[in-house]
Amino acid sequence: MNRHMGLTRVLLVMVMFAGLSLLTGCHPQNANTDQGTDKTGSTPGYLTITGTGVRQQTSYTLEELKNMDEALVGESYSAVNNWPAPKFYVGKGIRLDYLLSKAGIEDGAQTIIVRAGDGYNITFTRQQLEEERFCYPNLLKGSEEGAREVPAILAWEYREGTSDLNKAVSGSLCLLLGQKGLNDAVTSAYVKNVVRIEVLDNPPGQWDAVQAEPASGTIKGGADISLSHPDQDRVKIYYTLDGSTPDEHSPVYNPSTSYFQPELIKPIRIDKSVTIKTIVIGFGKNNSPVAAFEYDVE
Ligand SMILES: Nc1nc2c(c(=O)[nH]1)N[C@H]1C(S)=C(S)[C@@H](COP(=O)(O)O)O[C@H]1N2
Ligand SMILES: [Mo]
Repeated sequence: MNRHMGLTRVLLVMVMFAGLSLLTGCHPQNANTDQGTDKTGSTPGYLTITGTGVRQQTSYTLEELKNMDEALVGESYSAVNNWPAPKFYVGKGIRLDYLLSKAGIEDGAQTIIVRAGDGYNITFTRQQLEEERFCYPNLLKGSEEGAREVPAILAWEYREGTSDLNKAVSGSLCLLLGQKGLNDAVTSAYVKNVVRIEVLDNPPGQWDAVQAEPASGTIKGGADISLSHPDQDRVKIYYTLDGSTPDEHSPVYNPSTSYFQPELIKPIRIDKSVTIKTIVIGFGKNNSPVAAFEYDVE
């Protein structure tokens, strides 16, 4: 009797443990449960495309991706991080636009989330992954000369700090994409170990407009104007002083972030009457409205 009780208890504990492992996804061999079913038994680098914005959920093994000959790419990419440090990357992989169209991306798809195995993720507007982006070979000289359009890819061989494709080494799937302008801080969007891409109907929304302090009005010559934005560490503020509409090619107000080199975020000194025009650009939302601030120097 006692021995039966003991056995029942042991079995009960085992069943509970198995149930818990299933619930938490912590069973060692099931660590990648949210990636879908692995058909070939090859583990690393495989990818699920899912969400309301695709016709059906699709999973690919690394072998399947590598066999999509018509969409394979070897490219170099210029990039800037939020320090800001300019650098180059190379990558060999597959075009993202090809994968999305293969997955049956719907007309209504508007938001694309690229998720990594470590929980890291970046949200893009559909437009940000479909518009033209560039590699600037003269990035270090601060020149856009020689800009070459480059596609967004998921790379299984890549390397930071070189433009030599032969130096790419194999790794987990990594998203690489080009810049829009020399100051476009793209490295945070270089998601490593991509496991899942969610394509959604959700409208991405629009970044808030820039605020200025002091706002428009009469100021003394030599006064400092500070620009700010509630998501300043996730976006770039671009501005002009010549009345033109700012874009990615305009000077950037916040080349670094509050946690790297905040001293690089300097107020704009005003010596003569001027209009400061500003725009906010960043991954995950549409560009802010252009906000203009007019100053009369007394
Ligand atoms: N999976 C994953 N990818 C990631 C990150 C991360 O934490 N996890 N960090 C991002 C950021 S903020 C940067 S700047 C680049 C470069 O990271 P590295 O300097 O470690 O190569 O990777 C990006 N991709
Ligand atoms: Mo970063």
